[in-house]
Amino acid sequence: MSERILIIIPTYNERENLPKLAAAIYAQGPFHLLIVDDNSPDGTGDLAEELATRYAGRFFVLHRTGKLGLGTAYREGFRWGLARGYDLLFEMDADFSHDPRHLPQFLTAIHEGADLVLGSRYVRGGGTRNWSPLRKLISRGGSLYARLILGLPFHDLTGGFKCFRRRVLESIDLASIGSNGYGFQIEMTYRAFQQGFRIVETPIVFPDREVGQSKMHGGIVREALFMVWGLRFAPSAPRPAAVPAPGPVRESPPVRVPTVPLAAAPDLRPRKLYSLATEELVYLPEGPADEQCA
Ligand SMILES: Nc1nc2c(ncn2[C@@H]2O[C@H](COP(=O)(O)OP(=O)(O)OP(=O)(O)O)[C@@H](O)[C@H]2O)c(=O)[nH]1
Ligand SMILES: [Mg+2]
Repeated sequence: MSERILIIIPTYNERENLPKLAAAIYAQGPFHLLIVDDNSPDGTGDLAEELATRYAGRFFVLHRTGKLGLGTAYREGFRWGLARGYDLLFEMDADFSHDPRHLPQFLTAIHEGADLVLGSRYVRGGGTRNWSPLRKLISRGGSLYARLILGLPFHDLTGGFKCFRRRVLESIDLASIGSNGYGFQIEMTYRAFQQGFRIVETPIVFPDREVGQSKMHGGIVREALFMVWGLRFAPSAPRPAAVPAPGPVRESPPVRVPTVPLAAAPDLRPRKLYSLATEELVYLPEGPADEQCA
């Protein structure tokens, strides 16, 4: 029996990215996708329904009434996936900042014994591409800040490309996770760390989104700044009684995922950038990573 793997993708106005992203993910293996769409004004939800018909049995959609935030979207997605028996559950963005060609690395780390795999820009081999200096500062500074305050030994705490074994999610009281955005990512990793799960980082190169509009705003950063202190001084969360303590890793038979080497894989990414100035899509040639950890 193979592992059942669900990739959860929250979407808000990702119409241009979604069909290409689904094709790029399926090129990597037999994954199932769950889209959590917040009634996107650009019609991403309707498009997702069309894709659910095209990829029947491996593409699913949850529709919510309005923009309710990333954290609650993931919480609903996790519950949906746990209830349906998935063994591994991924978090992934829709905007190609999370390159599907990295997916096999996460599975390798899981099969080597990890319970939670973090896609990391700040370990050897990881990096960013086309990022403004301010964005680099916020991202690196945010991870360092959380790392120091919470005593976590990881380098990238704000990223949202992750793979959880189901037992990790079962051990976390999802209803108690109140944060969104960066705060949500930090909090999920912290909770898993508190429960003693084995967490590893795998290097990813993270380009800025090329199509569509960013949903980043100052509130996300502020929330994370304060939330970290709340976590630091909160009593540690009790482990739910039904969940066994993480002991030696019982390996499930590995899923056979045909791995496509990063360099050779078809590049299905859109080559366009949405210009806020002109409100148009402009051509953008792909450049090398502008910051790469050696
Ligand atoms: N369902 C849902 N999805 C969201 C919401 N906010 C953002 N997303 C999605 O979450 C993912 C990450 O959001 P992004 O806008 O890319 O955030 P970011 O990566 O911090 O910023 P940029 O890459 O600069 O846009 C994308 O797939 C978004 O479409 C939301 O409120 N609800
Ligand atoms: Mg993004």
